[in-house]
Amino acid sequence: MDPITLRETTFRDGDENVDLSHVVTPLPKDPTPKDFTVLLVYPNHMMVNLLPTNIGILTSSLRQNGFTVELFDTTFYRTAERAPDEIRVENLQLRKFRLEDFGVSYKANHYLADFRKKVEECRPDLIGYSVVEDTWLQAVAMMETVSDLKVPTIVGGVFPTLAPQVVAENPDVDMLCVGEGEHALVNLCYRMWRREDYANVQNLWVKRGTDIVKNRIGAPISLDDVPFSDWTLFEKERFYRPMQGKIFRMVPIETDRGCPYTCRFCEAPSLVGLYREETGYHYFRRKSWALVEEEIRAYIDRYGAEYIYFNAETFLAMSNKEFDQFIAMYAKFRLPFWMQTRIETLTEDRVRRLEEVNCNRISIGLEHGNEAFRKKIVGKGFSNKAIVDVFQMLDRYSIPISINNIVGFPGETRGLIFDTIELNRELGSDSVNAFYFMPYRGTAMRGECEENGYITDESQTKGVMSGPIMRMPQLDNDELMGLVRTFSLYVKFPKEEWPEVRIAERFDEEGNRKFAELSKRYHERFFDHDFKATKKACFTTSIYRAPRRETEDILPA
Ligand code: B12
Ligand code: SF4
Repeated sequence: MDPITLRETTFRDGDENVDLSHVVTPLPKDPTPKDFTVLLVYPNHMMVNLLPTNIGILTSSLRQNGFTVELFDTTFYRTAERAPDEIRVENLQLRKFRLEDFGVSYKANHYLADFRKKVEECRPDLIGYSVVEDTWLQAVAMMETVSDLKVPTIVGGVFPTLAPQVVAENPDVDMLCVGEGEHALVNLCYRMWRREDYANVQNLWVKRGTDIVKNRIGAPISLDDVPFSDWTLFEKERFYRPMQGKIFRMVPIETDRGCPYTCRFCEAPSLVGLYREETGYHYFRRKSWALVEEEIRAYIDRYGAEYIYFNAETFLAMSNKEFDQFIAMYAKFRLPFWMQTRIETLTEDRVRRLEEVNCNRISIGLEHGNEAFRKKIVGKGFSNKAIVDVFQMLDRYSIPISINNIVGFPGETRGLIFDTIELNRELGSDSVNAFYFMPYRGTAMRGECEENGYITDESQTKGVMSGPIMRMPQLDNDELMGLVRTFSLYVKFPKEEWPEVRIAERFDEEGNRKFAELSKRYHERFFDHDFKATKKACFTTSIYRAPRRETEDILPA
């Protein structure tokens, strides 16, 4: 049976047969130059160096209609004490790498000063910010900096989509985009350029005095109508990204949009729910492989792409027929590629064929090691046995696997975190992550966290690496942070060394010293090797395959 039919998803009968190109009118195309400039703004965590598909697509959408587009990107500015990847290197979740070798360096100026200069110089007719919840406060600071210049301002992205009321409250915001922006932004620009009223543009909330006009969302765009990303406004260093300690010219390609699964900490089911309610259509959809092929070719020609990052939340959420088509198409390229997917979508046949077409890494969201907790709280229904079976199968192939875990879920205890550690030990993978749980607005879990008093309705997320933002009675935040920094040590070191790891959890002098000592040991054992050559020697986990018991900390329903 196709893996796609094997699990709980948001698909409804008929969803797969909908042809959105008959539902939504094509995106306008009239490249005649218009005297109208849009400044797109990408507030970002520093050095998170993957090109954002949304800016690439919106740039193309505007340019194919003759609008002038400018960009301000904060990626290379020092906007925080440490970059997320620096924290991951320190927490032993990432091999050391040097983006500096490729000319990537921090800009000397303050991002707000340069941003103001940019706005003064390019005098845009519209400023459009692309925002996720973690970058919202950065966007707020930027809007304040240029507020006196009175340029009409629109905010789009997943954050305004899922928390429009929070964004609308900001006095510097004139409009926001709920949901997809291709049609909305182009229509808005045409109306503004023609000096027409734009209060009723689909997908937009538009402020009118003290009122807000809240327009409905239009049906999802057919991905075959989405123009290829235009990355030419980005600095050339923005193409470089580390992968297994090496740096590649990496380009993201959107093969589908949305995700059909139902995890409770994630925004994907909320996007599906929002679109289903407002438009009746399933948000999850796929681009045709013929177009993906064309797009890959275009990115190789235009940008010298040497590594593909498949921009899909669950890349293998596809039928076996679609998978066959993908393999046939990608066999023509065989560029190394990264993708993330779910356990249920991985069969031996698929993995073997992915290896043949040069899949370079698969990221798998495990999230939690306790089966009952994972099912009830996290919303991922697969069993531990299914996971172990898949990893035993993966062990027969050479594709490196990253396991993504989340710690600090609502109600989670130390015992439950150790269930995640134990399952990771049993699985054994080249790379292990432990991210802090973040209660993103608009997700199923956010409300529960507020109701339980772990956060207030104003609590603002700051990043899955930066530290917890919740306060929970059963798990102290210092303990949680100590477990995140030692997570990889607990997963990879034999249990005889665990007493030392326990010391390294503490953020006092002795704990820090011990952590430095164990980090060195970790590097020698696991990182100072070429993974492909040493996988079996370094990462075999058979020694850990002893019977494992889960904690009973999870509360009954
Ligand atoms: C690929 C990806 C990345 C890539 C690229 C980031 C990017 N911004 O494109 C990388 C790896 C760099 C990344 C980094 C991060 N990501 Co990320 N990422 C994704 C993922 C899987 C797909 C995003 C995507 O490309 N979608 C396709 C594009 C076309 O859709 P879109 O971005 O929604 O854009 C459309 C509309 O929103 C709108 N729009 C967007 N911007 C604008 C601007 C204007 C002016 C207008 C009018 C419209 C508009 O129009 C676009 C076209 O329709 C999403 C999941 C998701 N569903 O969004 C998570 C997601 C966006 N990421 C998330 C997070 C937390 C992060 C990081 C903070 C992680 C970290 N600590 O480093 C950073 C922040 C980087 C940033 N500044 O955005 C969260 C955000 C949670 C939230 N509610 O805010 C998400 C939702 C994942 C999740 N499940 O929680 N991410
Ligand atoms: S966590 Fe991943 S699999 Fe689950 S709904 Fe979100 S994107 Fe889909």
